[in-house]
Amino acid sequence: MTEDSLPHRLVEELQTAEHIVVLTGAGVSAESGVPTFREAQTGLWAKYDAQELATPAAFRRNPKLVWDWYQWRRGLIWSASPNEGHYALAQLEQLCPRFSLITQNVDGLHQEAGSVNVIELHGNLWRNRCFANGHPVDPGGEILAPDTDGPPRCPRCQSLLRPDVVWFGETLPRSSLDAAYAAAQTCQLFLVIGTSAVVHPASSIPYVAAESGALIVEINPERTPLTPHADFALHRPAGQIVPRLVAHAWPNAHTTRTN
Ligand code: BJW
Repeated sequence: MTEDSLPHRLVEELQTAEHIVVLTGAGVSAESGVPTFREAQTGLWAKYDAQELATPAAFRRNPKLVWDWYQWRRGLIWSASPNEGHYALAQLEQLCPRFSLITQNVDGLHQEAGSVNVIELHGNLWRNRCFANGHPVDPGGEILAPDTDGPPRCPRCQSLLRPDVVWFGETLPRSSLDAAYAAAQTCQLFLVIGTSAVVHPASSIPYVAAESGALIVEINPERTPLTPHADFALHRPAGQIVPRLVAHAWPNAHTTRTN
């Protein structure tokens, strides 16, 4: 596919779909400088496997290590900004009659770009809750402060604080998962953008959409287990292809980007 040869049927579907659903993963934030989950960590973290840090067992074993990793990621994301892909998705929400954005990302960059109807499957890095009882704790201004002693404690029960994200072996927020499946069952077009499509249950959602008759479109520079099941697979970075799709489908739309 060349830059100018977007599939005609896809552009038409974008223009006519009553309900479009998008599922995003870490690849959408890659062009903002946020490392994806399965690429090599950098610097201090190069020797750690992210999959082994994002578990309750890792936190029990070494809370300071896991907390420090999240503080490092918070610092990275704090200095990152949404990219063209995030902004194009926010614009898409304004242009189509019904739109749902399901994200596995915890960085909040979709909301920062202006997306409103965002279903967060794996929580949000900018909140904390306590490990023992799940008490939500307002992180306040000190969220980025270095913690030499490891995680702070819950003011209510004194147990250690953790980020309010979903780790391996934990269940996803019921209401988010229900909303995601419901959206998948009623859409005509389902875009899967920047995810390796290997983490359950998020990876099952495109199949629910396909069974309900939606057209499945994958946007990812690499192949994934979903690729053979997609109606269209566009092997390009999201920040290049999503803005082009929106511009082709709505040539007269003005960009909503304000920065
Ligand atoms: C670009 C790009 C550009 C680059 N443009 N694209 C065996 C079989 C089946 C299931 C299981 C199993 N063993 C265990 C499980 C269950 C487990 C699971 O699925 N594990 C798999 C690894 C096999 N799932 C769970 O535990 C979930 N809970 C659950 O199932 O509960 C029930 C249950 C309980 C107990 C036992 C069994 C079941 C919870 C999953 C929670 C995932 N949490 C994390 C961490 C969140 C917090 C944090 O950020 O730290 O979520 S893990 C991590 O993976 C993170 C991500 O949201 C998630 C998905 O990753 P994502 O977004 O796809 O990123 P990458 O890095 O994998 O891929 C990036 C992609 O972008 C790549 O494809 C690039 O090519 C692409 N890309 N640049 C577009 N510019």
